[in-house]
Amino acid sequence: MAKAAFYITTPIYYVNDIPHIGHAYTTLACDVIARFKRLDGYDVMFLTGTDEHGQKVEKSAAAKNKNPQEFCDEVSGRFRELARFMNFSNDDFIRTTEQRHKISCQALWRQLEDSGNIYLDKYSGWYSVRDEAYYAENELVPGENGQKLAPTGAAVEWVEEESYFFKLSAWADDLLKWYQTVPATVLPVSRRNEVSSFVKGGLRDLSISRTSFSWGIPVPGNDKHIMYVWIDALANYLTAAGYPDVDSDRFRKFWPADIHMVGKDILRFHAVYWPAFLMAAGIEPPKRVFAHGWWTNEGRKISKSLGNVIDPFAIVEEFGLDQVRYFLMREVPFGKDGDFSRHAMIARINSDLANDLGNLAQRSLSMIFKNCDHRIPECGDLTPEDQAILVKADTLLANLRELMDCQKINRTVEVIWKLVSDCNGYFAGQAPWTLKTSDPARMATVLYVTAEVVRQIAILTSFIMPDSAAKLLDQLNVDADQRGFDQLGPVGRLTPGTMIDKPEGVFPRYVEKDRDQ
Ligand code: ME8
Repeated sequence: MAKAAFYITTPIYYVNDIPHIGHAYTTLACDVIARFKRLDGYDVMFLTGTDEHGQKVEKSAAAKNKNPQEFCDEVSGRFRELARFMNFSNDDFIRTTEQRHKISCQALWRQLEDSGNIYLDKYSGWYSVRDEAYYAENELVPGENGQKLAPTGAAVEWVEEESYFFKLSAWADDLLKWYQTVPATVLPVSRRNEVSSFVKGGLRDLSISRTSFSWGIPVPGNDKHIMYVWIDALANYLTAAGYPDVDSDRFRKFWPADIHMVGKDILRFHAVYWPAFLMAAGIEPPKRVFAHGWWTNEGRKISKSLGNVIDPFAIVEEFGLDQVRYFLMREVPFGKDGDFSRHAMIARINSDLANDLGNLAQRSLSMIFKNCDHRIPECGDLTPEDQAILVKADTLLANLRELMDCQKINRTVEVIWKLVSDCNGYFAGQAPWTLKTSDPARMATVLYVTAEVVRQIAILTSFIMPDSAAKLLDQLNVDADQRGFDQLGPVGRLTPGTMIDKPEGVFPRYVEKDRDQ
């Protein structure tokens, strides 16, 4: 039977800046979801990439005395490096300066034009290059010296030029209907309410071309105009799915996208403009847009001017890759804002990873290695306690699926850690070390049951911490093709007599070094 398809995307990141923890966070969340789905038997397409056009990038390149393409190649390379470094399993990396994307964008434009959704007029109003967004007078806030600022705090400039417009105002009813679709098209619910009241407040047509700079995709048939960078950027999701070849297997299989994952800053572009563009072009809108929260650093907003930008490369070097992956996914309810603190990171590493999971695996597997001739022991008759812990492991997946289907990633991790904690309780309660001479057969059974639950925990944590989980499964000698969710429960039970490798600690404790030395 053909596998069900699943298509997930990250925002494509601007190349005006090098990657920071916020970018790593969004892509990590998508990686975790993509891996979960693959383990669960789906044919997944996971897309990330870079957004390389527009005035902001053009200005950043000029500030560095580089031509825009050369500048884009360099910074885009850093984002690809980050993906490798953080073990992201993206299947494609799109750059908006690629030819496939130019073709796709221009095709989308034509489709919007042919369907009567684009007209030529004159734009006069406020524009923020930093946000690459237009603002109405009543949205602006006062800055220092009476200067007007965008609601995001970005500088705005007055723009007056000929421009193409998209008839956004015609799509309000369809958007409001789309927000009511079940399963939810916009999550969290608070974000859906936000866009829905924005739409109810009245939509103005959107200026979608500029004539005052050149770094972008020309409007087909009028190359004095460059497409508004957000049309260009959003269309990347279609390009990677094979658009404009809508009859291709790829497009039919993967479109509409299952999840566009974004930060809350770019919700409006994804949950208002994008579905409107698509509906207007006669293309199905995505199944879901999820907007996650914002990270601060030790309680403060992360910004270049405050000099507190967190470099993902540096924290992974210091704390370890899977440790950082675990922390980011566990620490904050997904969708809410979160605070990055060293203290919280170290607490998670030492308590959840080193103590709870690390010790459980190390103690049980070392006992097997020493006392059971390096082999998975025989499992005797099961007591109610043995059965209870096995049933918990065997039946957890249904619960996790439900949580992951609404992107409750941190709840998912918590539920897995409840199993870790229950298994620790079981191991401590059965105290197999007291049975070595008094009842070696019972000791063997307790160790078998514990190792079997550790096997399932390793599979269940592999979408969060792929390397560490693989080490645990290697130690248990579980075949590489027996590490999917279809191996959870009784089907994948460890085979008594299987040799195991000498266990080595997978989650070291973090010891704070004297940072002055
Ligand atoms: O907006 N906390 O690109 P961008 C959490 N090119 N996430 C954060 C974050 C933080 N402090 N800072 C950034 C763009 N992010 C456009 C997108 S998509 C068609 C075009 C993450 O480089 C978050 O996902 O400014 C946010 O939405 C994204 O980076 C913005 O990246």
